[in-house]
Amino acid sequence: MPAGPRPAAAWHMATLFISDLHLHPERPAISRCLLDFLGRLDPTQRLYILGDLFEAWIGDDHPEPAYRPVKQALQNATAAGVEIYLMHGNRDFLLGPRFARETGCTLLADPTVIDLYGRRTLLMHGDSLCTDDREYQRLRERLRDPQWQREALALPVEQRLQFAEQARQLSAAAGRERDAALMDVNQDEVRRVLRRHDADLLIHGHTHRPGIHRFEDGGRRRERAVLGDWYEQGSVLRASDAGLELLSLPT
Ligand SMILES: [Mn+2]
Repeated sequence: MPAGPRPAAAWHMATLFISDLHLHPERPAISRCLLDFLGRLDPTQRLYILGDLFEAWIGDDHPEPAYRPVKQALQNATAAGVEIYLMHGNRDFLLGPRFARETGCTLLADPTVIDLYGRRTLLMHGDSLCTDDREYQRLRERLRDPQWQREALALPVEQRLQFAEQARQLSAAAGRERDAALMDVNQDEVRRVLRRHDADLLIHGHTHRPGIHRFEDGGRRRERAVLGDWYEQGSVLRASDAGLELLSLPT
């Protein structure tokens, strides 16, 4: 690593976290914002995408032209030496090994524990923390079942597209999109997962309620950083040896 002072407010030498971009062909400004962000990354940085990169993903074999520049930008960044890690969200849980291979991203399990500047840090998408929404947790269990996923991916692309569009319209009609965004994590579940993984810092997305929460639990100071969505702007959590900072990107 070259020695010397770092420019103030630079993103150099940082670990960056994003989630909930919900990329969709109908929202090209967000894709452009991401392309710009990815184009500025350098190999001293590491990027974690903690779920819901895409609004929907029906399988790696689906050639959606609107997503080609995104795949290319991810590939360019990883080829330039940036490490990019990708976790599934509740929308893009069918992202698979082919996508990872084509973009150079590394797929991460939910949850994953990493060492973040000496802190044992738990990474999650966040939907599994919303235990108050029992109906959703039952659905999640079904959709994450490997058998169900194998069968779904074996259907013709046309049929998968129809199902995805139906699911999207149903969820919009029922206003569940809004409910889901408003449904927050269950604080007891947050404490439980932090204890179970012996971590003091949890980073997650999904709730679209960006913030950094500090609390005491069992005599330990713990922290929960929530990533913001990419609807009105880009949203990035920057971690460095100086700490955590939530930043917005203009679209
Ligand atoms: Mn989500």
